[in-house]
Amino acid sequence: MFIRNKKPWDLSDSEVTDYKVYKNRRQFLNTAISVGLASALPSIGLAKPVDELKEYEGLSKSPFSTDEEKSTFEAITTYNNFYEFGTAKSAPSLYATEFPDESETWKIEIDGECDNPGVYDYAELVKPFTLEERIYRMRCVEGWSMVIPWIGFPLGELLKKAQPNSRAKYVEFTTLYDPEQMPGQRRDVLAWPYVEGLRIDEAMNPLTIISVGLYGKELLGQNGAPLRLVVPWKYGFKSIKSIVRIRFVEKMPQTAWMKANASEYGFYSNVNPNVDHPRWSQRKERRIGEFLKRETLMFNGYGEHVADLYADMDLKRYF
Ligand SMILES: Nc1nc2c(c(=O)[nH]1)N[C@H]1C(S)=C(S)[C@@H](COP(=O)(O)O)O[C@H]1N2
Ligand SMILES: [Mo]
Repeated sequence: MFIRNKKPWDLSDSEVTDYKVYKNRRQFLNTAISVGLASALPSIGLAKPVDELKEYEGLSKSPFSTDEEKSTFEAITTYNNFYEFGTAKSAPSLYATEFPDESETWKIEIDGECDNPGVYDYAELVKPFTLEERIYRMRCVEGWSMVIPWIGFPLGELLKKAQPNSRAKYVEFTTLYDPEQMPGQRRDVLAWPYVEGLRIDEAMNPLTIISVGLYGKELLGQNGAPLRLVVPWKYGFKSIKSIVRIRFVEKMPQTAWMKANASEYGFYSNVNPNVDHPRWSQRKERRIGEFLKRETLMFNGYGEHVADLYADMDLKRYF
């Protein structure tokens, strides 16, 4: 008999994929937990009830959005990589339940090579920006992809306010370090805190956004609440979650993945079907929810907006 492990995106329609049923199931789960049935529960997301999430109103549409079919809310919020909560795809939706702890307000520090550094409360930081919906293809280095209706604003608008100086050649991003809230940080899976980086022109590119929500609502913990980076022409690991620091630097930052394995994860990490990962091909991808694989596109299909950034570079060397 052919048996395979059931993955969240294998759920049939009758078993629930759509958003309404997800909500109802949340309510069921809350009830089940409160009457002590938690151990009998199936392993699905236990994030904060979707009903409690703030809804964004009056979002503008973006010309950068794809009209490809969106991945389901269920898939986007239960099949995640967020190693701070464990390495399994289901771990973030199980353990980011109460993240971030709202008894403390989230602060973001912007510093380094700039004339206007500062420390901001999350709400104060995002207030000046007009939020848009940006439906992006996202390609994980592991060979799967999704289409996600992000909500956010261009990172460049935020960076300009900090007034980077002429030594600001790169931007470094850092995730919260808090092993009490993030159980995955109690093990040395990566060199915590998670760090990522972009060249300044990549960071200023209009495709690069700070996301504060998806599917019309604020982000759940598993997707990087309260704010995360989204860089759609690069492999997913560049899109760092739950950011607490943005720093302008002169030298190329050492990212968490470069420290873990520099020969497998380069600084640029542009989606490129012509450059294999040392252990697997990058030619194809499986769109979550689909059966057949599809061809991976150069720069994840965003070449018209970003190919110029790499015009003179050997992309096999600068992978
Ligand atoms: N801090 C942090 N950010 C992270 C990760 C992580 O483990 N820690 N995983 C990355 C990877 S590998 C991917 S594919 C995307 C997944 O984002 P999503 O779960 O919102 O789809 O987040 C990226 N950002
Ligand atoms: Mo990824």
